[in-house]
Amino acid sequence: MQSSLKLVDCIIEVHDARIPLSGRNPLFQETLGLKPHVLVLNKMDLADLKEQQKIIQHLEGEGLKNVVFTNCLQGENVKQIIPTVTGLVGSSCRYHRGESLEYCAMVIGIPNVGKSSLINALRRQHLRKGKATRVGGEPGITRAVMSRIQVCERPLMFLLDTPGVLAPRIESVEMGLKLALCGTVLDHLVGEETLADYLLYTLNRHQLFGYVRHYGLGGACDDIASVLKQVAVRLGKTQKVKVLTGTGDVNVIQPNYPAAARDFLQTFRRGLLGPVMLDRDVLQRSPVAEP
Ligand SMILES: Nc1nc2c(ncn2[C@@H]2O[C@H](COP(=O)(O)OP(=O)(O)O)[C@@H](O)[C@H]2O)c(=O)[nH]1
Ligand SMILES: [Mg+2]
Repeated sequence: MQSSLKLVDCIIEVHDARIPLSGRNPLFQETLGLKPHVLVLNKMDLADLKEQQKIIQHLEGEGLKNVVFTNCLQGENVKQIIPTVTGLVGSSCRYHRGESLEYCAMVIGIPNVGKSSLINALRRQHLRKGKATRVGGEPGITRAVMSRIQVCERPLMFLLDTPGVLAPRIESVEMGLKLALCGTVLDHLVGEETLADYLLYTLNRHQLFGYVRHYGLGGACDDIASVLKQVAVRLGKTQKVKVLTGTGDVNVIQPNYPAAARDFLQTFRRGLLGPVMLDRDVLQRSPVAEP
C-alpha cells in the first residue's frame, strides 16, 4: 500500500458515518501530509445526522476540510466525490501538470466501511458499468490484486481497484466497542453477548427504543440477559433441557443467548432499530474549538 500510495494524486478515505470521530487510522496523515484528501463518511442511511454541522466543524478542527456523506448502496452523494477530487488536485500546486496527464486516486479505510462498495458505486455512476470489486460482509475480504478502474473521462481519472486497508485506531474500550458495533472488527474478538450488552446500553442512553417495538417487548429494559431471553423466545431460539432436582427430572426451557445476541446485532446493523450517532458523546464532550 505504501508503494502504491506514491503513484496516487489523491486519497479517498472511507469511514463509517455512525462513528465520524472514532477509529480512523491517523498514520497516513503523517505519511502523506500534503496529498489531497477527501473523507467519505459512508452508510449515512444508518447514521443519525441531526448534528451534521457539528460533525463537520469537529472534523474541520482536525484539518479535514473535504467531507462527503454517502450511501453507497443507493448511490446517494457518490456523484460529489470525483468533482471534489478533481477540484482538489487541480488547485494543489504540487500537482499542476499538463492537461493531457491523467489522475490517479486510491480508496483507503478500515475494514467493512464500504470501500469496495464505493469503488463499485463510482464505477457505476461514471461509466455505467457493473461490479468492479468484490464486496463482502466480513472485514478483510478484498484481495490484493492491483489494477486500475477509470472513473472519469474529463479529466481522465483512474482509481486503484484495490482499496488500502488500514487498521482501526482503538484509543479506549468504548471506542473499540463502537468500532465492533459497526462491524469493523470481527465480532468474536469482542464476543457477541458483550457487544449486545453495549448495544442495549447505547440504545437506552440515546433513547432509541425501536428494539422494544421490533421484538415486541413489554418495555425498555437495561438488563441484557432479560432482553436476550425475550428475544430468544420471540425467535423460537430455545431448547428444552432436563434438569435433575431432588424431587425428580424437570424440563426447563433454555434460551439460546448467543443466537439472540447475533440477531440483535444484525437487526441493528441493518438499520432496523433506527439511525444512530455512536459518537454523540464525543460531540457533546468537546465543544468545537474556536479557530
Ligand atoms: N447500509 C449501508 N450498507 C453499506 C453501505 N456501503 C456498504 N455497505 C455494506 O457494508 C458492508 C461492507 O462493505 P464493503 O464495501 O465490502 O466494505 P470494505 O471492507 O470497506 O470494502 C457490505 O455488507 C455492504 O453491503 C451504505 O452506504 N449503507
Ligand atoms: Mg472490500
